[in-house]
Amino acid sequence: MSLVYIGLGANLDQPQQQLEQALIELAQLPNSKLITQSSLYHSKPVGPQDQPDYVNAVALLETELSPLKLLDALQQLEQDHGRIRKRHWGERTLDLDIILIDDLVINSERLTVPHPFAQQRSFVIYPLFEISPTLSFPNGKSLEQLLTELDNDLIRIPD
Ligand code: A4P
Ligand code: MG
Repeated sequence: MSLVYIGLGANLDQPQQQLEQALIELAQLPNSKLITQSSLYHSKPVGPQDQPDYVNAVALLETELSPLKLLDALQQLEQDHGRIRKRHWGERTLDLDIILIDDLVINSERLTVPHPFAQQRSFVIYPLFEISPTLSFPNGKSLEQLLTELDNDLIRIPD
């Protein structure tokens, strides 16, 4: 059994609904339980600026799936949401990133955990802090420390 933090992002085709639907689908993954989810947040795009603002959130999943089986399942959900890969860091209907799996460090061809950019991204760290304020990364960095290094450019979407 692993505890996995998953980052959700979307900026096309009614992004808020994409995320709400994706959270329902995460809760239905086999051998898994959705423990909690953050609020949804509006965020400015990181990467190319000529794309719409994003909606982002983070979910905590308890799962018996192996890391690669979980990645398969998340990529299938992305496909189900009509995801087309246009460009690196570009627009998408649904992006599901594995942020953390317990305190594992994975560097394989298909999977890097912790997610390599998570610690620099306010749209990951602020929602994580909302649901797990005492969390640290395997390198020892706490969310509290990381928050001092990041601008809060997020706007929380009321429930
Ligand atoms: N992969 C490796 N490690 C992981 C992991 N921990 N979680 C591999 C998920 N996938 C992982 O992913 C490419 C490959 O990464 C996968 O096939 C998987 O085997 P992708 O999402 O198709 O590729 P991408 O879009 O070219 O790049 P990347 O790096 O995944 O994009 P990001 O980092 O997800 O960034 N701005 C705001 N405000 N909010 C956002 O959510 N998102 C992005 C996309 C850019 N700007 C954003 C946001
Ligand atoms: Mg991704």
